[in-house]
Amino acid sequence: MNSITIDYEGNTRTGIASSLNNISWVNSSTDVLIAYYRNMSEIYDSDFPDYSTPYNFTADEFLDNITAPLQGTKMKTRAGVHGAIVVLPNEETGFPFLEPDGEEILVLGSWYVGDVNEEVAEDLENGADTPRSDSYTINGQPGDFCACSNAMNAELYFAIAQHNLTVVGLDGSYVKPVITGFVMITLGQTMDMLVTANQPLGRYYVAARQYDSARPDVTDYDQTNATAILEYRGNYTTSADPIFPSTLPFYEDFVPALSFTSRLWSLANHDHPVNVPKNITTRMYIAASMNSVTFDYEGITKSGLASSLNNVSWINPSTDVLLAYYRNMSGIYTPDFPEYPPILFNFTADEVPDYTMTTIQGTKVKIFDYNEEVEIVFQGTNVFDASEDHPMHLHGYTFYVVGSGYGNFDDVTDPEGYNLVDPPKMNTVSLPKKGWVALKFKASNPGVWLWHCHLDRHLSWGMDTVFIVKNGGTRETSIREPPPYMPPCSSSAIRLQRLDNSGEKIN
Ligand SMILES: [Cu+2]
Repeated sequence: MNSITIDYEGNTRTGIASSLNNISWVNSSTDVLIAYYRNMSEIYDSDFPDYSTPYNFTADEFLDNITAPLQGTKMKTRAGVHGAIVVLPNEETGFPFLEPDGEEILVLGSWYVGDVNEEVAEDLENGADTPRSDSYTINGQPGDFCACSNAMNAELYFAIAQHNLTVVGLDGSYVKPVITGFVMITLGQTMDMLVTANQPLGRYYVAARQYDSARPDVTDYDQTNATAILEYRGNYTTSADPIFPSTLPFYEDFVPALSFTSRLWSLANHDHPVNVPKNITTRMYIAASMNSVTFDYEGITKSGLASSLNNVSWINPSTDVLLAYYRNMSGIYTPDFPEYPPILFNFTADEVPDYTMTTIQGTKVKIFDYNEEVEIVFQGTNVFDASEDHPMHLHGYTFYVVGSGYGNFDDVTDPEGYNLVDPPKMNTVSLPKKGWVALKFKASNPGVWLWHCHLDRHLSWGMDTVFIVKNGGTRETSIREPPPYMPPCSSSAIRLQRLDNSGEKIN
C-alpha cells in the first residue's frame, strides 16, 4: 500500500494508493490491448520493472506463475491491485486454436456495501464469521439485478445467454477444448474461453452467480446475479430486456460443478507436452478442516472460528517467513508442518467426534529439496458439519491435478485411477466438499511459497501453510537477493536495518 498526491478540484491532496513494484496502475483512455495491437505507443509505457522482490520466474512457467502473486493478495488490500496480465503465445507456435477476432477480459469479484476492512478486522478479533458480500460483480459492476450501488469470496457459475463457451485455457495453461453452456470458476482461477458471435442480432446477458457448496440449510449467502450485456453491433431494434442464460446452474446445484471440472484435461500434445512427476519422494496427506480455538479477548477466554491444515491453524509471524528464511533468523517459524493428519478418523462422516473440533495454532512450514517431486492429497473434512469446497492455491507453482473423488481417500485403490496422461495443470484447485483431490509437482522454483484456501475467511482463520523450496546450487536455481531499492515496510522494522550478512545465500 502507498500514498500518492493527487489534484482534487484544484487542491493538492494525499490519497491512498497501492502498487506493484512501486507503480500504481492508472487506467488509460484506450485499453492497453487495443493500443498494443494498433501500435499506439502513447497509451502505455513498456518499462514496468522486472522485479523488486526476490520473485523468480522461469521462462517455461512464466505464464503460470505470474498469476499467483496477483491472485493471492488478500481481499482486504486488493482494491486497486487486481487485474489481468495477458501473456500471448510466441509468434511461431501461435494459439492452439483459431485466433480470435477480439479479446475481452472479465474479472469476477465481490461487492461490499460496508467498510469490509473494518468489519473483517472486528470479526477476526472476536472470532465471529466474516461479512457476506452484498453483490458479485463483473469488471466491478454488479449489473441490472442489484439495488446496491470489491475481491471474491465464493465459487461462481458463469454463462452467456444462448452462446456456448469453449474453454481452452485454465490458470495460464491450455486445456483440451471443452464446449459447455456454463463454467464453474473457483477463486483465484483464470479461464480462457472462446465465444462465437453466431446468434441473432440482439442483447444477451453475461451472468455469474454463487455456487454454494455449504450445508443446504445455510441459506444466508449472496444470492445476487451479477450481469453484463453482450450486445451485437448492427441495425436492429432491441427488445425490452436482454435474454438471461438458461444454462446458468442454480446456486446449490453441485452436480454441474462436478461434471464441468471432470471434463478438464491438458492438451498433452507435441507442442504442449505434459510432464507429470514420476519419482515422488514426498507424499503428503493434508486434511483441510474447520475448527474452533480458544483465545483471550479483552481479558475473557472466548472460543472463536478457526480453520486448519493437518490440525495446524496458521499464525502469521511478526516477521515474514521469506525474510526470516533468507536471513537465517530463528524463532519466526518451525519446519515441522505435518505430512499426515495427527489423528485419522472418518473425515467425511455426517457426525465426527468432538475431539476433532479443536486445533493447535502455529507457524509450521514444510521444507523441500530443490527439484524434489511431491504428491499431495488434500482431504476435506466434515468437522462442524461444515464441509464445503476449498479452493486450494499454491504460490509460485502450477501442479498437475491427477485425481479427485468423493469421501475419504483410499491410498491403495484411488492412486490406481490417477490420470497421468493428460491431467490439467492448475495453480488453484477446488477441493470438493466431503471429498479429496490429488496433485503432483516438481519443486523446481526455490523460495518461500504460501499454500492457502482461497476463501478469504478460511485463509484468515488459518487454512494456510508455507512451503520452502531450497536453492539448487547455482545462481539460476537460487532465490534472488533483495534488490537494493526494496521499499521499507513500516510494519516490519527489520527491513530497515542494513544487515551485514544480507549477501548471504541460503542453501
Ligand atoms: Cu476453505
